[in-house]
Amino acid sequence: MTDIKGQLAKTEKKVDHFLHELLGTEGDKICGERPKLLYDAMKHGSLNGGKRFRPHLVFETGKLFGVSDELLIHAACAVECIHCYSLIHDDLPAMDDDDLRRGIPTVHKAYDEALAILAGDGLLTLAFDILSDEKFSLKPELKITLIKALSHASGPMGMVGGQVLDLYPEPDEGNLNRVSLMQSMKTGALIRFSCEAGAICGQANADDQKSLRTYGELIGHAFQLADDILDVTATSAQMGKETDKDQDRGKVNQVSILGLKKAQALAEELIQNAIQCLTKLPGDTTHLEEIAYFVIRREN
Ligand code: GRG
Repeated sequence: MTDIKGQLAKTEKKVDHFLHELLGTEGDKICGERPKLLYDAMKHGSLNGGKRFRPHLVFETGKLFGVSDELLIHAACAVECIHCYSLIHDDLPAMDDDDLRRGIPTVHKAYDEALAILAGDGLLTLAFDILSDEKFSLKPELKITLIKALSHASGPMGMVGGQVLDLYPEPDEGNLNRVSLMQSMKTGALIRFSCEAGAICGQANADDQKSLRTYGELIGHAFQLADDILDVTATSAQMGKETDKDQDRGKVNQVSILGLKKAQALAEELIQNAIQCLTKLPGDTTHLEEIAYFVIRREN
């Protein structure tokens, strides 16, 4: 059995190195304190000990098709920038209103709200700068495929759309299908993209791309379910953020609809289905199987 936490720590090193180079040197090039302030806020919201789960998926799926880490780092960091922007904006008073993220003050607490909005905007646009950069030596048509897939996953039909469904629930908000759709857009879409990205970079055939897409969808759903389960079973110290928030606000999620036991059973079923998707893929898929288990066994 692989040490997933150790593997994630290696991914964190690669991602942090790339982002440090980008945010450090770009920030340093700019004269004056104000733009530097923006870069500092962007660093606060991105170089702060996240699990780097999405970049890890990019590396592991790309590896199946023999793609090097040097090539995959661009897609890996682009998706992490989008993820970090979403967390910064989600923590704002107008959204989830959180003071803590990854165990440290949220960006609007450490700086202010305007800078947190702008730091999120900065990371969002940086993601597409990274993918379109000439130093990213992927074929131009594959870069466009990646850009299209990431914009779809993060935009109105993906994460942003899911956030709107979450913030403005309809009267049938207790409907499990609707909650699942909201979560597959809000949380699942970026996880699915992370699995697709390795296949796109590796020029995988259509069947393999589809298998990884479905694997990504299933583990994305399980990831959110695990998050809802941890929200009621884990401590704030363990999660590095406030817990029990959905319950406190009377918000409906899969655990409140299904109950803890059924939610845990559904998470297990999703993971078994995800593992089934790996059977026909090339290369050694053991690690992707272990990642699937990690999704529902993680402690934060
Ligand atoms: C503001 C446009 C916009 C979208 C926000 C993703 C999201 C949508 C909000 C985050 C709220 C949240 C806690 C969702 C649950 C699942 C999730 C995305 C958890 C955080 O991901 P991890 O566990 O976090 O990978 P780290 O910090 O390890 O990167």
